[in-house]
Amino acid sequence: MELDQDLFNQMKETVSRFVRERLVPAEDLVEETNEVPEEIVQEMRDMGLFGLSIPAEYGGLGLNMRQECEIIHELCQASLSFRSVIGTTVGIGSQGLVMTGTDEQKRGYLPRLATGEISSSFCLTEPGSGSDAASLRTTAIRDGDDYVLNGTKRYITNALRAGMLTVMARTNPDKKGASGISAFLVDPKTPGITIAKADDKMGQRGTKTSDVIFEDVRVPANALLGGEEGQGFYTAMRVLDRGRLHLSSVSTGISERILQEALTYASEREQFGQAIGGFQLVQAMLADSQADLYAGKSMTMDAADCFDAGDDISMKAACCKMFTTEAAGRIADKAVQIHGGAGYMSEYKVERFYRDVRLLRLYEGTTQIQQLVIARKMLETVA
Ligand code: COS
Repeated sequence: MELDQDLFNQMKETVSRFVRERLVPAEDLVEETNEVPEEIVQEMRDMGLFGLSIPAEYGGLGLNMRQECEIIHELCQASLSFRSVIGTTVGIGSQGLVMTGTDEQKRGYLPRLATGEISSSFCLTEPGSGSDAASLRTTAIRDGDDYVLNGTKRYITNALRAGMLTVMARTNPDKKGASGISAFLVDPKTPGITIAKADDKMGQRGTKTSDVIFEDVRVPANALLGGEEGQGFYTAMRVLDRGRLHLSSVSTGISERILQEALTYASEREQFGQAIGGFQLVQAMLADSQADLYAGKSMTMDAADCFDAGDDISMKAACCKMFTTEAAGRIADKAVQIHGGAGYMSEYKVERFYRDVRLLRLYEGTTQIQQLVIARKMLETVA
């Protein structure tokens, strides 16, 4: 599944122009208002951005993983809040459905997701269950032809915008671990669902996360993803493996932008009678950042190719997520340092980006979870 290379190249160029001409100029407005303007969301729909990863037979563009990573890298050279509008629909919100949904489920949701008519969210995290995802407590108990959902999901990106929720819940409360968990496709308008107000966050203004509360929510049995109980955790893990590649390209995209800001500043700002970029200690910071960026892009593209070849990419995706998000933190920190006192001021973009990229090391698995996944996979080879 991939888009013809010529069409893809055109798409990439269009996204790059959209970033320069529409998104970067709108960054300050998003920061001020904490909203992505509706006309920009509509332009994203018109460009097909919501359907990047949805198969062409369901109305999407059907990009392969490398192509998706390349587009996301381009898009993320503007404030991350723009990517977040499409992020859950392209990534974790829809991919469980793409990977394991029945044909009826796919036909029911994917065409509307592909056009951006509706968005999707991935409901895994709970107040008591973050890194330890298998301990989740939301229940979905079979009652006649329905399931009844109860529980609370936390920090759910785009829940306020969603028309479809992929919800992980325990269908068998007697089974404590992964195998008692199932996934459901749920319309957020179903009676009993409350989407709480948006959370206040450190950065990424314009992105929306909120609690989703389920109180005796009755969904039909055909809302069970793939029609099979007990598969929800495994599906969530596969979705997260893939999502970690997507997030790696988010990290390399914003890193490239931040480094460009630092480079421009270093070439313009003069001290001691010359541009500070002429000083070797500043050059060292630029060079370290460039090497981090190059390494991150290379490993992400390599892992994306492995995904497209059908390989198990759990370990590589965790390596990419860990490296690129940590690198984004280093690059943003050095960019602030290169800006000196100006780097601490909100009028310069690096102050904002520094806060924005902090999230990358936390969501879709903290750095410590990536380390755990990598080391476990390594140890499997010698067991
Ligand atoms: N793909 C498919 N199956 C997987 C898998 C993967 N990548 N990773 C684990 N599994 C399977 C295991 O094979 C195991 O199967 P069995 O039940 O048949 O034994 C099962 O899932 C449980 O795996 P494991 O024992 O490794 O689970 P743990 O509870 O020890 O933890 C981690 C697994 C920590 C890796 C998982 O909970 C995790 O990724 N946590 C972070 C969650 C996260 O990213 N949250 C962000 C929220 S979404 S923004």
